[in-house]
Amino acid sequence: MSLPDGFLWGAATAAYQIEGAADEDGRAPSIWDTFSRTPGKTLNGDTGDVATDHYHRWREDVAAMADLGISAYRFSISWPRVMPGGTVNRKGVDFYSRLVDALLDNGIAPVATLYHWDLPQELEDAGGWPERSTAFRFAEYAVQMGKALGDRVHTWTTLNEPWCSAFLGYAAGVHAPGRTDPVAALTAAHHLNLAHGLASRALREEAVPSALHSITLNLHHLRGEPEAVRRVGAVSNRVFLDPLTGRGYPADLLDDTAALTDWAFVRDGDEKTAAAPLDVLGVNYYSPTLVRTWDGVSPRANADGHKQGAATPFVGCEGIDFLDQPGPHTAMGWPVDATGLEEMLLGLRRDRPGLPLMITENGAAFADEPGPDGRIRDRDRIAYLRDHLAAMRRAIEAGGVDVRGYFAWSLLDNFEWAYGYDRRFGLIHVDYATGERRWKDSAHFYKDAISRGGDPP
Ligand code: GBH
Repeated sequence: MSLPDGFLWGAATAAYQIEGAADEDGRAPSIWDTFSRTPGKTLNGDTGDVATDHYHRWREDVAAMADLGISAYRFSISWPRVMPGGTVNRKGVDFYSRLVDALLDNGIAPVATLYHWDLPQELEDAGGWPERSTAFRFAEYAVQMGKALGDRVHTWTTLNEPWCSAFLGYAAGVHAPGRTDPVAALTAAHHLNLAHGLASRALREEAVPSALHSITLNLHHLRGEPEAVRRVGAVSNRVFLDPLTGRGYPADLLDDTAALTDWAFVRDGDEKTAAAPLDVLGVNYYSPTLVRTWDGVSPRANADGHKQGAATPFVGCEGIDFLDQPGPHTAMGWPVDATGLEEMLLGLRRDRPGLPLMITENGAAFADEPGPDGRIRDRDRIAYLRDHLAAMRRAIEAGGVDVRGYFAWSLLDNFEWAYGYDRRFGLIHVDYATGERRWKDSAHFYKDAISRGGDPP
């Protein structure tokens, strides 16, 4: 059996995590500059000021991509770099234009994400995602980028993981802008859906009719007691997936959150706007999530972003417990479980038939194992990739799931948001003191896997 023709083998990054050059060539600050420069918000006080210095080292990084043999590169555009103060900044745009040309010269399809969490600070000061006008500003930005980069970009993705933007940013406060207001988070979620619909339609109609149009979600692959799965699924998956695919907001979500809001921020026509035609849905998968209804007696369990006493990202899910599962975990504390990827893909085929999928992120953070010969022996990462590639292939070949590509997260070690530089997801190691890049064993493994059509040795 083999993968479909034109299957994209890729690697992914995001602007704030790799670029650095925070104050260069007219870039304005984003909410992540503000947040990371605020004491106590990131591990060790790390910021993306320099990051991997990709803004200056991009040629070397494209050369590494060509050597890896990837056929697509997923990157994000920094909104405050290209539209500081709301007007187009030529120097910022030129950076991405050169990058796109270099990718094409190397036979690598550019997959561009317009928003990977770095909202211009000036828009946050005006209310951020809970403010409706932000969605319209986003659509204007999208059209400008469509005009500048056009159909040199293979796939345009509006948003990366709007769940994180809305619920980690505005409810849990562990991501920028660090607010802890559940109603603001629900409002933000709606405005992100609206922003996607406005931007995706405008891009297709006014700028790039021939490219593919997409959004990337981090669907929580939920397991456990059905009532807990339903509730968490409503406020983490269906709050995006349903309006984006034309079903409007789920009735059970409106019920579960009725004590907080009447959802009056959803205006007539918004749900239709959000349901812009999707050529492909990007899904990011790392691990499954195990939930149950708390019995009120047993000690409460934890999950990432859902620590006891801390603000929860799971708005309206009070009384739900997030359980750890036995077995290996990554350096993030996330369980390693590739069957979750297969199940998630099969579930999407069943629930959203006819919607093509792309795995836009999959990967793992592990501590380095330095080898005596200077190699970086990241055997855990290789095992993770091997198992997840096999799970994806089972879903495609036995399950008939329409998957158009796979992107490893991440090309390089990078700024891992609230965890700073402490957690490394890269196939390529970055020495942050010098900026030097060095292939880990997993990069060699991935190169081999790609050259064998995804069937690793
Ligand atoms: C992605 O986010 C990001 O797109 C990327 O920038 C980042 O570097 C990468 O992953 C690695 O973190 O306990 O139910 O909240 C992934 C974010 C990871 C958020 C899993 C939810 C735990 C599930 N998600 N996380 S839960």
